[in-house]
Amino acid sequence: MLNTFTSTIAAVSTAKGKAGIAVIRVSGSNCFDIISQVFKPKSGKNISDYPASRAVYGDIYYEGEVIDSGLCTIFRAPHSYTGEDTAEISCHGNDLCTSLVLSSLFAAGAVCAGPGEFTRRAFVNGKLSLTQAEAVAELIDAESTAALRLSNAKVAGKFSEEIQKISKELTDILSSVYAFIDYPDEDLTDMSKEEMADKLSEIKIRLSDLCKSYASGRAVSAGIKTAIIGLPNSGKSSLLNLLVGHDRAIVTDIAGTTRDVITEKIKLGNITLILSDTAGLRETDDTVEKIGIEKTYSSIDEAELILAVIDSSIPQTDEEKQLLINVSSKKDKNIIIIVNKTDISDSSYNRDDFIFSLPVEKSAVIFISAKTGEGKENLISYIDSLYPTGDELLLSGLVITGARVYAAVKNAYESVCDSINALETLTQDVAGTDIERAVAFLTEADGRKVTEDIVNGIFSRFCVGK
Ligand SMILES: Nc1nc2c(ncn2[C@@H]2O[C@H](COP(=O)(O)OP(=O)(O)OP(=O)(O)O)[C@@H](O)[C@H]2O)c(=O)[nH]1
Ligand SMILES: [Mg+2]
Repeated sequence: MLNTFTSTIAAVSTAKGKAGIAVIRVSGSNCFDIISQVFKPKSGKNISDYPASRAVYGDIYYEGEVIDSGLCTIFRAPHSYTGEDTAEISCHGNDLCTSLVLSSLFAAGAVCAGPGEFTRRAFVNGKLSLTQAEAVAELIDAESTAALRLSNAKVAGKFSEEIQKISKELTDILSSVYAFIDYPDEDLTDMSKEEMADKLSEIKIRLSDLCKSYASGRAVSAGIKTAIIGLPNSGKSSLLNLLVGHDRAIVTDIAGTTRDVITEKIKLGNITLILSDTAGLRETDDTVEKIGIEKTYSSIDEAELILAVIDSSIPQTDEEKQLLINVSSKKDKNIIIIVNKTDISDSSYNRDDFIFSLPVEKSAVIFISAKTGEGKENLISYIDSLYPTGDELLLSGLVITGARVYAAVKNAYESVCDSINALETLTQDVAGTDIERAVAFLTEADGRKVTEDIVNGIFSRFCVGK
């Protein structure tokens, strides 16, 4: 891709506030001309005369006066983060100091970098794929070691490599398909129809694994939105407190204690849950409680994981049965039925055919005591099984974390499924069109062919200086 940037940009790349050092980054074709007006090496030489990959000690000037001294690190195109001539000035971590250094750079001809503009230049100059650029944003946002591992593997390009490998394999199959179509009587291809179908099936599995990885990717990066719901007094707030590890929500034996939604982010191993404790669902005339119950329904809609809590110490009501039937039929959500208060439970619950007749997995019925903590480990291991986040998976980098990439890979997967069907039942040119479509979706997933709007959307999530 051609470099389309004419300006030289500058920005502070470290966070605001007092610190040992701060780093100001400059990138663009006039980088060294501009830097040489602001930074004078102690050696007396001009900074432009130094070779690449050097850190040079010197004075930093503002309106002809030395305001600080520090290091200037030099990177020359194309061997820099952005692919352009780049310099990083390390000065003392003082906001006044960094703003004066920036002012000096602007006076010398640099312009202020937009959000994510260094990474955007890296992308446009072919230093990073779009998925790698997205992973840089995820790395900066990472709040856990697991998220850090995952984004690192992606920045290193492991995900892009796999997508490009699959694209290449599909393109190879495609040329065989077209050879068949164009020269049906000649033996021009390396692949028989059976071999094509086998290869496509193998690619289908790899794409399906990537699609499945999105659940794990979300669990590690953004977190899984989880709603704790149930009738009043079933022990929802007690469960929240058990999982959070302290008394976050008020617990009383008065039905209708929780009225507003209480949200807490928690970590269960590598998994992050964004837990919402909600108002108990029941008919009520109380205005405040009614609003709370409306919010409970919104939390259910937004959640991907639902913990439906039932009180096993009292007989089950029709109201509760109806609630369980309603939530457990929600196809796009993971439902776990939490049979609570096992410490004082009516033992008939253990044999309750109704609960086990619900359309959820058998292992998704978990017996627990939010009071004593009994059953907590079972709940955690079941959640672990829904969102696998083993080290091997994270370090492989073959995990989707964003909706954009997921949609593209899912579309590619569906196109490959179509091509397999077409190969069996229709003509080869239909299969060829499907494979072409799959390749186009993969190109989009990896960001080699996306619209300006998508690129803008991605880089607007970055901070200035990155
Ligand atoms: N013995 C026992 N009591 C429990 C257990 N879980 C909750 N409770 C009690 O049940 C009552 C209601 O608990 P909460 O956690 O406030 O219930 P809730 O579902 O949040 O209730 P609302 O906010 O009113 O909808 C309290 O008295 C709790 O101490 C449990 O596992 N065992
Ligand atoms: Mg409550």
